[in-house]
Amino acid sequence: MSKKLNPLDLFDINALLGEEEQMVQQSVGRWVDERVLPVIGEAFDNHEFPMDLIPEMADLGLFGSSIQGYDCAGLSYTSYGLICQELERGDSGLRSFASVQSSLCMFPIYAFGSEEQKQKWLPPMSRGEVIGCFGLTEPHAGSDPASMKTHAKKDGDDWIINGSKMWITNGSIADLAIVWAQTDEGIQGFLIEKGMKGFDTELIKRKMSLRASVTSALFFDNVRVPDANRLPNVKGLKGPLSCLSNARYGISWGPIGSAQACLQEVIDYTEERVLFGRSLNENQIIQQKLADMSRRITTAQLLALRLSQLKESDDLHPTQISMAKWNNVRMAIDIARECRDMLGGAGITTEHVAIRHMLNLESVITYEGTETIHQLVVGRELTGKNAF
Ligand code: TGC
Ligand code: FAD
Repeated sequence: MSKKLNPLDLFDINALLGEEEQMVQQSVGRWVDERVLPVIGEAFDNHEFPMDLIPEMADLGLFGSSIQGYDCAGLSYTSYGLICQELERGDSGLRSFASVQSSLCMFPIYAFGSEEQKQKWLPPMSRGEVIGCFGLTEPHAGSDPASMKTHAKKDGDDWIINGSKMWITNGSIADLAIVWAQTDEGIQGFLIEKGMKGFDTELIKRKMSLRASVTSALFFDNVRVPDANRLPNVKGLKGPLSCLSNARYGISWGPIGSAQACLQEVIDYTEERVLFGRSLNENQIIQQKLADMSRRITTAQLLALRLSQLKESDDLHPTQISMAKWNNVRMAIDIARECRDMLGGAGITTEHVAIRHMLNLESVITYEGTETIHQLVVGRELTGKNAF
């Protein structure tokens, strides 16, 4: 009999990883098993983000992990992808926290900030002492951020910011908000600090998705911000879109973890569950469903790995990221829903992981560009015609 394959890694993607990447995956995976899985179901039930896990994530080097210097780990992008995958195997809320901190807050400071801004903010952010949020979406401008109304007007050496942002991950717990606003010279990014006069946040309640994550609205009422808090090295929509490219890259990896968690659960459940005098997994239809999930996870893993090769070689096109985010989130949400069904009535409680992942993925398929937006990006590439 040939060797037994790993059901969550049927094509042995692990063997294609470097030694450092294998170590990163193992250590984050072990931490998720020991520290996240025992508490995350209850955190989701209670609509709470487990704040006490932030210092532990920082100790593991998970914030700004691909940044060189500034007390960051300087790991490969593949390692960043694996971090996202392992965190999301625990819960999309944890991966969201890390995505926002790393790709949407630390990355723009690193890529577009002054040296002073980098020295001031990146080290404490890598230690999890400063929590960031990223304000792009507005109540009337989600898929179309170019139509944002939030604006910043120059006043001497300062800027006066007015407007609001909606659906902002980490908003109410953030010490620093990266806020994108219209100016006379196009869209620019501003570092808005907690406590600045006229800056307020409001927690969004009653979410049925990403319950173990903080989502908020941000309000700016004549907030006076010094020019030293403006990101000096980027103007226009390409600033926030570059941050999104990095975060979407991570999200192409993350939901593989959600799907793996759901598949493992139903592999175990269908072995134990006896119906019509035999284990559920002795039925052909059940095996066909399990095999099909494994096929879809494997193709998503290969897509993510190729994406990371393109990213490591600095040859990644935004359309490729769009296709990977679309495919891999769609793969995971479909698998989570099927796993929920295969658990029968037991699948409707958070005693089992499938419904939590299924509900979380409803946010993941919407944020960072909805599925439709990513399909239209690919469509534009194929036809040369903008259908937005
Ligand atoms: P378009 O004309 O295509 O481009 C405008 C400028 O941006 C450049 N660009 C990019 N640059 C870097 N990376 C990318 N991915 C880029 N895509 C475009 C482009 O070259 C151009 O530069 P320039 O110099 O010529 O001006 O822009 P468009 O208005 O046609 O955009 C179209 C569209 C729909 C794709 C874009 O607006 C879009 O992506 N919309 C979706 C918005 C979105 O994803 N929002 C996400 C908010 S953040 C969030 O959800 C966080 S969730 C966090 C969590 O909890 O994990
Ligand atoms: P809309 O843009 O109003 O879209 C509504 C529907 O119309 C969607 O189905 C969309 O696909 C479809 N649609 C849009 N345009 C077209 C078109 N041209 N053709 C056909 N269909 C179209 N934003 C941030 O800035 N920072 C954050 O940290 C952040 N965190 C989030 C956390 C959560 C939990 C959620 C749910 C959202 C978060 N967002 C964040 C916002 C997120 O990016 C937006 O919700 C998303 O971009 C979609 O925007 P919208 O909600 O305004 O939907």
